[in-house]
Amino acid sequence: MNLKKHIYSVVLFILVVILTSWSWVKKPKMDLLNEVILPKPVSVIASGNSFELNAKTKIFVNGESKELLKIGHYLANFIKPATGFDLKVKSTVTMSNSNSIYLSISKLESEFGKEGYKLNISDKNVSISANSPEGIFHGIQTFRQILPKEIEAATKQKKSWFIATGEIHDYPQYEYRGAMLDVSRHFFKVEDVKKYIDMLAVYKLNVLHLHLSDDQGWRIEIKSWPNLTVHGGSTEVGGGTGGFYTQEEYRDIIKYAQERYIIIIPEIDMPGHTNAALASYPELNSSGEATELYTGIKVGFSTLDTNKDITYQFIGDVVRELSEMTPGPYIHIGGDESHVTAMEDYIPFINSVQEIVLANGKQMIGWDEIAHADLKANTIVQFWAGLKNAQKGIEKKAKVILSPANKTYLDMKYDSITKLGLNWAGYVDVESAYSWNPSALIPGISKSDILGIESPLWTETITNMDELEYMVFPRIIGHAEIGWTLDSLRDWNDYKFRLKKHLDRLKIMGINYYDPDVIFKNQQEAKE
Ligand code: TNX
Repeated sequence: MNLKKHIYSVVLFILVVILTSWSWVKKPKMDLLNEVILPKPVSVIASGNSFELNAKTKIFVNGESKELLKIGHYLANFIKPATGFDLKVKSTVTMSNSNSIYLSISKLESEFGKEGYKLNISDKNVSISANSPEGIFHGIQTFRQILPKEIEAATKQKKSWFIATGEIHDYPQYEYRGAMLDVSRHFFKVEDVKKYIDMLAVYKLNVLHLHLSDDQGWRIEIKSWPNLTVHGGSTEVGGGTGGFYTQEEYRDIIKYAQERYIIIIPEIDMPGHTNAALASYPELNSSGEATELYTGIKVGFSTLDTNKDITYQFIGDVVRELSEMTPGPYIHIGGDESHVTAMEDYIPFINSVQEIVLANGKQMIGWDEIAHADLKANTIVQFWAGLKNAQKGIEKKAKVILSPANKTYLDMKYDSITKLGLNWAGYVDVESAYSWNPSALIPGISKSDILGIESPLWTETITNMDELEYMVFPRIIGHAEIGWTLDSLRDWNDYKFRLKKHLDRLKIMGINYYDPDVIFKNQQEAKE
């Protein structure tokens, strides 16, 4: 009897051992090539196995770098809500041999530059290496997209977290990959801007240009000219109460963006698009009288008086305060649609403003009209509609940022039934937003002339985050891929299927996107 019991327990023990070790080795076979990574990486090699992220996984950073530790914590914080795992983040000198995510700065080949990375996933470890922290950060965004889509959920999910193994090598084709948000026509709160920054970071964008002033509202506190925000910031399109960022809030946005490797470019539009300033200070007007606040959506009716000394004192103060608050290298001075400023006034005005920007240690960016002025070598022209202006800019040795309205303007309607948005540059559907190559866009402008691309969202008709997301997504994902991925690796037919798969992830992220199914369906119907 006793012997029988003994045999039973031995058999049971053996069974338990077999079963547990079997479940240990039994990791699903997974194919990294099936994963959708947007923007598409330079190379992906699959090794057919899987790695399991679990409660015991540790995040190691190589060395004592505070910045890498911060990135490690960013990753741990990202992983926590959906998994419930509280991953430890630690410094180390060597890669631990199992169940870890290892972040390290190492010397990668020169093509990886500042932003490239290598991501290696084995069945035991994940390692991300790069020449600099921004590369590690971008590698984390790729790792994020390889994790099951439920990782984007805000609450704990009941599931295991296997990811496909393999190796990814990746780096961008353009150094400047941006979005612009017009917070003047409708004001967006600090929390909204941060939310937008988080969304941009997923797709490896690295610039957020804030359009901080226009006819309808002045949105950044300037301590030496307080009425700009007190009065000039008090309304918006449609007559709402507007708003503005205090300098403290603006600094807070910058810090938040910096932690996501995004630089903020502040724009103060001039000499046109200045009604909010003209309404706040009578002395800036030729008439010496303040204008009325404006809440409509017409463009091109206002101008600073380019012949008054006070105008340059005003711009000097604004650019100085902005430069002091902005660690990034650029100040954007607008310069577009100055329809009521004579060209003989416009050119010397832009020249003087350029001097002011340079004297404050910054590089000037302006919309393509600034190409009429005498551009200094490091000034940058942002193309939006004037092909000739862009070409003139290149002749004057400027670099260009590409924001072609008929491809990148996120305020253009998708089609004739889109409720939000405008259509002066035509409809911009998901395909036309994606299917173009920067270096083939403008005759005479080649890849080396192009700093990068930027997607502006003008907000005449956009009043809140739901509306913003609907116009931005998914078009901006295509723009992000244009900026990052070599043209030779991009193809609409391949992209549209990857994008379609990715939409489920956007849904879990809680992003209110436009469903391009409408487009896929229409294409289908057209074929039939
Ligand atoms: C043109 S693009 C503008 C903006 C408008 C936008 C609307 C540019 C440099 N100026 O003032 O908001 O069109 O799409």
